[in-house]
Amino acid sequence: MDGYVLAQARSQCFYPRFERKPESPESTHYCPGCGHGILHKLIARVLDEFGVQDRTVFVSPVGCSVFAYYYFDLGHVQAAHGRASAVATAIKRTRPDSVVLCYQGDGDLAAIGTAEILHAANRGEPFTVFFVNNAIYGMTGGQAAPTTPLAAVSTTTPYGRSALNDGYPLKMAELLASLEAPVYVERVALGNGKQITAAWRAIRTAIDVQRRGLGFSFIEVLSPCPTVWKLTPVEAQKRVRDELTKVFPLGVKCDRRRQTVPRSQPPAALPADQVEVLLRGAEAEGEWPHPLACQPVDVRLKIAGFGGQGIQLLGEVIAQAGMYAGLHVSWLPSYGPEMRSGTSNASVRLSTNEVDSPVVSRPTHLIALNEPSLRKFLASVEPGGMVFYNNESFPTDCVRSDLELVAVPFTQQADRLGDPRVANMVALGAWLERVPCLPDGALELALKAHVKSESLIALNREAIQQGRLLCAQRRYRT
Ligand SMILES: Cc1ncc(C[n+]2csc(CCOP(=O)(O)OP(=O)(O)O)c2C)c(N)n1
Ligand code: SF4
Repeated sequence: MDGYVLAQARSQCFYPRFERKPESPESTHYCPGCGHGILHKLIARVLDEFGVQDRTVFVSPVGCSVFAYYYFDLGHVQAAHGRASAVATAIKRTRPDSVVLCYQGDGDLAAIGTAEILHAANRGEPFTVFFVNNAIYGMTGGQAAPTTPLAAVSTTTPYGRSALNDGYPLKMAELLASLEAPVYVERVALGNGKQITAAWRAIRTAIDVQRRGLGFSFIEVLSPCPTVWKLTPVEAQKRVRDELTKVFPLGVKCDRRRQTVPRSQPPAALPADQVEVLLRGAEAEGEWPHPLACQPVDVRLKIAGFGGQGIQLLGEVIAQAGMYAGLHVSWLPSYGPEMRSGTSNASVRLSTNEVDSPVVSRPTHLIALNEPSLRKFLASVEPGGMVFYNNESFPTDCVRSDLELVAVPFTQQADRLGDPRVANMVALGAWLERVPCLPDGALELALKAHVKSESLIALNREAIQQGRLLCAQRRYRT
């Protein structure tokens, strides 16, 4: 290819063998002359230089680069079509120390994913986006992209793109640079050696912006797609140089590095030293590990009822307490569109091992706060599991002999305490009485993280205690 020599040893950021096609472990699935391969090398080279391989997470899109995880030896998440910048947002927010690289094609980013990228940029999410603009949908065989030039023929614009019918080519770099939050936006090209060297510099700058905690950086890369363009690799590079750069002018579109101060890390829900002290205190008092919880923890809990019963709060409190106790946790809410009275359920996992999926389809424990939820989820409970039901007893036609069934009127007890809203905490107490997998210190911290007023915290504590007592007294087994 024209003037392009990247004379260097293989990057450490690439796997020694590419298992995508085991019969040819040296080659990628990209077509000869494709810009994706060149860009991969440039990114890998910068990561090598910055020494950030171990903390880099690569978010790949749906498009020709969907298989990037076969090549880069980095953390990986493969996002649904168009959603890479939303996924990158979540990763960066949960792991602010990581270097998050979001890699998207023009169909992915500028068509189905327009909303995600626009809002991520507008929020100034502090990750780096590589936008591969090859002016076409490569993977699906040549449909027009939002970036297809006017008059260009594609399978969906057989007579050439017309502004009246199809709109104008979207200039994403300029669009995002017009927002206030992005720190660095540049458009580069892979049309010859000189352009490729400039692209490498831009990539370096963009990743450095992230490394320094400055904010959002975005590099648009005009990239050859010889196969769909039906050109040779050399002709495709020429088209990038002569044609695409006229539609999409190269250069820095915004550079706010000087006026931007590094972001501070987001505050933890509770300061880490407080968490330490409380958990150590719990240990010292001999309450952790609880004698019943000496075995490895693997709880798959489903909490179900109607909106307004505090189902999601309960799920969050349990998951957060588990987190403070050093367990692996997940909390997955599911509810209807109504604020109140619709169905609501939460899936919570607590485990001494890593959680593979937040979905709980076979719960080990079910807390059912109303009868429809009991009827809906009873059959799904794992044999040998436990069910906690908000009533004096179970409906006679809704029982199972292979489960432990515990009926406690949570709401009635909450009413006695003067606030029906704490029925969820009564349920928590009942559950903890039988499943003592959380130390009191961790629970207390989680309560404080979610309930703001002291008087409400005290009421919640009392409700938990009442739930424990009631459960200790009433135990039913079919
Ligand atoms: C929800 C959804 N809609 C459509 C598709 C089909 N699809 C796969 S890749 C793609 C476009 C890819 O083009 P681009 O993002 O430009 O990447 P390239 O392949 O050119 O690198 C589409 C529409 C899909 N996989 N998922
Ligand atoms: S179709 Fe185009 S974008 Fe996809 S791998 Fe081939 S050259 Fe690259």
